[in-house]
Amino acid sequence: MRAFYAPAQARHAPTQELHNGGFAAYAETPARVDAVLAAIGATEEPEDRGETPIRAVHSAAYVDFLKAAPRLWREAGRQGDAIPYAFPIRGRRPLALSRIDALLGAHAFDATTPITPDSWAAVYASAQSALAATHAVLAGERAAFALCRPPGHHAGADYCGGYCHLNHAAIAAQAARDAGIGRVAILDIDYHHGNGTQDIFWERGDVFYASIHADPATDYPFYWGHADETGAGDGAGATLNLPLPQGTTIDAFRAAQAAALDAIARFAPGLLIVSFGADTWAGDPISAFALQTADYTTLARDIAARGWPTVVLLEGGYAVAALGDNVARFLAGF
Ligand code: OKP
Ligand code: ZN
Repeated sequence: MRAFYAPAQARHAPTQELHNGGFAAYAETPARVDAVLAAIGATEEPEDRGETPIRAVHSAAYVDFLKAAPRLWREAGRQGDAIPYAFPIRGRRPLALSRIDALLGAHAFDATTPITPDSWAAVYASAQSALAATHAVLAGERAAFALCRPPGHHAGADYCGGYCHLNHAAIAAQAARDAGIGRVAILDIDYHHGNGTQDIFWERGDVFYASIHADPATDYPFYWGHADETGAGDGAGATLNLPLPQGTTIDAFRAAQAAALDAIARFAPGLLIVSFGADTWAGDPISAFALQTADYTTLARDIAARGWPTVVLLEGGYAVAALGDNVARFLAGF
């Protein structure tokens, strides 16, 4: 399978994150990239398709903010990574503030997504990898993979969160739509709900979003991903959430995935995008499902059997020593 990755993606390297009331090492580390590269063989560098496909999903104010944040942070006299600490809760009036802290809070839903001077270059390159895999499939590949690190599915049109700054699955889906694919489906099988992807397509009937994830009653991102969230307006019925309890093993996960694939089949997409997270693995340090490495081949085969041209994008997976095998076994199923 063709696989895409750009070296700039490793440049986003925050030093720490808020974790259970203290600071811990940043789990979404560049070491994840080395682990995957060592396991999957050759990758190709993506072509540079510019900011247009990114701005087709993300607001101009948000993209401009991501690019300016490190400079504004330093101009405010700060060292280290830019991290928000104050947020405009629901109901606050929109304000055109320019203080870096106010901008950070207005464009993030959590404090675990730092912005470093190299973050833009990394997330931009990660988006280009997603676009390259998408265009490879549009050009006739049966399936292609993008090693999208930093990940994307928690980022909304104008906000970051959950280690995600740009939503690569959404950028890929929009690019496929703009290339003439009438209906695109996204299957999100990361441990965490992809709230950003859901938000972006919430009122759209042309992009189906199905997610299998840890129940947000117990797990991040808490405020999205509940089973009664099914879309609105033109997108009514085009969002499917299948939350599962902590401890879930392959049989229940596979059954949920079959239900998601059945719903996607009724939607009849011209292209499938898989947001693949290996944080469903039993040994993941921040997650609580119990999939085994061999299970990823089973899941991928079930997806491949449906026959849709498929773009696979990496989301999470934080057990670095096992990540390469888990990704390679998933790709092997195609
Ligand atoms: C990203 B992806 C505090 C917990 C913060 C954020 C989880 C982001 C997961 N350290 N948790 O969906 O794999
Ligand atoms: Zn995750």
